[in-house]
Amino acid sequence: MAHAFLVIDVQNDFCPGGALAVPDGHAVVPLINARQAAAELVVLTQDWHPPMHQSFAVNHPDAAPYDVVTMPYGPQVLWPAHCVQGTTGADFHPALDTTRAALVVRKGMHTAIDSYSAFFENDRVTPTGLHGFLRERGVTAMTLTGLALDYCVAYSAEDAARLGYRVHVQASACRAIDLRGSLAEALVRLQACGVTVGA
Ligand code: VGL
Ligand code: ZN
Repeated sequence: MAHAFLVIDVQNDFCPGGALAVPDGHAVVPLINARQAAAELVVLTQDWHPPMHQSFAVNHPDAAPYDVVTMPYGPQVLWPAHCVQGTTGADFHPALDTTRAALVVRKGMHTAIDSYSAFFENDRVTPTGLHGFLRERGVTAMTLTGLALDYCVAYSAEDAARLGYRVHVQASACRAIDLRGSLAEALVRLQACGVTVGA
């Protein structure tokens, strides 16, 4: 019965100065580093998009960043281009301790589909493989931290709860984008699926 510590998308583009900066995003780094020392199993995720990714506004003629379009799998926010594979923006924040990570999950690699969750792409059926890894390692519970609380952290936590894990979100080690009320909505959804949110 193992416990996993998941660190979601603590990458340069989600920190101040980055392409899709989350306010105060860098502030999570020292808390996450401190918490890793006591963690049983550390997993890091990395948003890792090809340049032509369809979640980028620049790849949709006539669209602007933060517009919402309809994709075959449902509504999709169009983002400024971010976390492009192999760029500095996609690197982990330089102060993030990555030495204890057993696994780095890269997601959002399919051009036609975004992936907020560490478990499934945004169609909610295409898996990343993380569930198989955690199951094989005997994980039954997890704590999530990182960026952004209302997108990738929340989607990951919801999927984990649906998959049957006991899930806690350490909100002090998360920061949110908060686009048009997205943070309040995410917190309601988390509560509805039994995820605990707190220190
Ligand atoms: C994220 C928007 C687009 C996140 C990733 O990490 O929360 N948000 N891609
Ligand atoms: Zn992304």
